[in-house]
Amino acid sequence: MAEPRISSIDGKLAEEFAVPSHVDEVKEKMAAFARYHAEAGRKVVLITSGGTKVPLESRTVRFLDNFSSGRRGASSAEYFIDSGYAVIFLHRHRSLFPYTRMFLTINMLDALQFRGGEDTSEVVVNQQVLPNIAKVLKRYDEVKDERLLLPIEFSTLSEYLHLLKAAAQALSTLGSKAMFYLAAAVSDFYIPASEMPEHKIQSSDGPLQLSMKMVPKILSPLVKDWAPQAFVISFKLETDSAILIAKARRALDTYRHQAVVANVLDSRRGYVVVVTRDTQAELILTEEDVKNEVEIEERIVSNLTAAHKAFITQQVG
Ligand code: PAZ
Repeated sequence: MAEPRISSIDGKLAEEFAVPSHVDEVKEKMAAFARYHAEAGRKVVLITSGGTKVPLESRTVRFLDNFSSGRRGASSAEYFIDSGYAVIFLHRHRSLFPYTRMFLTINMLDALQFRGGEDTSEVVVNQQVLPNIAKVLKRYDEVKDERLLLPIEFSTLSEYLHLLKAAAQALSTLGSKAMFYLAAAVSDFYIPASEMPEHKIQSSDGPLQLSMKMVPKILSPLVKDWAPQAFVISFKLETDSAILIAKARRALDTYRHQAVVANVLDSRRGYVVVVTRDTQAELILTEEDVKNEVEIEERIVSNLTAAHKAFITQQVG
């Protein structure tokens, strides 16, 4: 059998990004999850969600962060599960999570109340404060019982990069039945471990001047080396809509993956464009949709699961 290619990014990952101590254990968990669902004839999607944190000191006091809330990833996970997929949810620690995402702004203590007398220990949920809780809890329990959701957390950029590589390798046995839905907002810049000050940067040293390196483009080895048969979707966020589609097309030309979901910061909840080499589908929520609480992720997932089905047929056929 041919030796797997070692890309220059593999070397860079090992040298400049601290390897999380639990990466092998997580990789084995993801591989076991993939095997279990492959045997059940299920497709598996790896969703990345939330923003990466880039430390400025190795004993980190300060870091660069990202605006992403994780809502796109968390709601998409629910729609993928409803469409018959098993989901590995690689998400930023404390970002929005499938099912609980709906209740995050609620103070838990306002939603609970004692029932009975003064010293009763029974606590019940006030369903006026948590509307839909029974329905969501029922669905969450079903998903847990069927082991359809595997949550994996990251915080820093290094953790994200190593865990994504591990996930890609763990899912490679699924071939075209694996999908990568890369919705996380990943930093383009970082300070290599060797150049990072150990201790807290002192303000007494004067204004801070940072020099950061470009983060290696992880999509390249993912598509070429780690999971070459998988169906890969990247996301492209811009603030200037005039350059959005050109940037999405450039990414497709460079990495040769299957689709880019292009979105603009301010309109991302109601408008995205799914760009492939030959097509461009605008997905838009109408006022009526918004009134009916339709989420754009339902449309994105519906578009991509149909494309994934066609991709699998084409690969097998
Ligand atoms: O996490 P969220 O729901 O607040 O935002 C989603 C998003 C804008 C981070 C995502 O749709 C996206 O475009 N991710 C890729 C960002 C990028 O170009 O790096």
